[in-house]
Amino acid sequence: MSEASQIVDGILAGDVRALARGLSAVEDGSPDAEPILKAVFPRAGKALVVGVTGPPGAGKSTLVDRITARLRKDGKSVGVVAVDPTSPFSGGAILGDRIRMQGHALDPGVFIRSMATRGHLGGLAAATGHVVTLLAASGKDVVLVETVGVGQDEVEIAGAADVVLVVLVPGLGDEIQALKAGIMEIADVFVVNKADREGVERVVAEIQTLLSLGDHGGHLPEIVSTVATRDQGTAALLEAIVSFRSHADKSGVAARRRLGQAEKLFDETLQDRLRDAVRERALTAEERQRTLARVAARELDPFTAAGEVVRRLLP
Ligand SMILES: Nc1nc2c(ncn2[C@@H]2O[C@H](COP(=O)(O)OP(=O)(O)OP(=O)(O)O)[C@@H](O)[C@H]2O)c(=O)[nH]1
Ligand SMILES: [Mg+2]
Repeated sequence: MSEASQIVDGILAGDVRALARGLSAVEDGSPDAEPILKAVFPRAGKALVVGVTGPPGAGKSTLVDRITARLRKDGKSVGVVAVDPTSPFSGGAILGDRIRMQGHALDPGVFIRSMATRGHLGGLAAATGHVVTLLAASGKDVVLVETVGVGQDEVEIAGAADVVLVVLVPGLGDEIQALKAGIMEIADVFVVNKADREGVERVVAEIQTLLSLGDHGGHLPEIVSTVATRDQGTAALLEAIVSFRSHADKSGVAARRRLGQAEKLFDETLQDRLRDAVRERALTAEERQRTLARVAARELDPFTAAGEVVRRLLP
């Protein structure tokens, strides 16, 4: 049996070492990655994927830790992916601190993976998607994906979840306005964490104002206040997640979202493949350089140049 198929069998059987090896293959962009991902793909659709995003220090990791504890009490297995697009560090103390999952380190029902660096094959969002696929295929009931910040990567990563939690805190003030553009739109549930601080009502009111301006497909996102450090409000948060999930299933929102994700996955993969095919079959690196030089010199227009390459590939 090939190494890849051994890893696949192990992952599908819930073996933790096989899972770790599969994740490394995917993260390193090893040649085994694709056969592994292909083989587990049909078995990766059962987990509930929850995206947790928001500004740095909002308490996302503390919340993820509390949610994990509650899910474990209910007998559910949990995968956690902590994505930190801004951090130049990989692993080590800083990430350990960011994740705050020490309490679950020895629990075999919890698997934690951190992704700290950019430069993954196909981009960070794609790499995160692959990690989620492997965790789901290994039988995790719930996969929690934590992302820091409000950039394009984060919106993309969180947007690929079944349920998206946007975590805010009192005292953000103008930051809420800045968040509005990207992250607010993808929120299924708002969490106002650090509710032990002043100003909770104000944040809630600001979110309500923002929500009143938007269109939410007939389902206004719930706003749940929490004090993650004291495990307050986390039961209500879990209920809000479940309630959104059942609404999404009934209303067709979930099906539409899955279709949207499939479209993205397919289109991105197709683009990758076409780019590879162009490189391998239609245009050598030298030809490419020559073409670029001619376009730069305006001897050749880019439409004619690209059209010529496509004709070579698809006669
Ligand atoms: N007062 C208060 N502090 C909290 C609460 N939740 C988390 N904290 C604290 O806030 C700090 C940041 O918490 P994290 O859970 O690491 O926040 P995070 O959003 O994961 O942070 P990054 O991953 O670095 O963006 C820690 O010192 C927590 O103990 C809360 O509800 N109230
Ligand atoms: Mg964190």
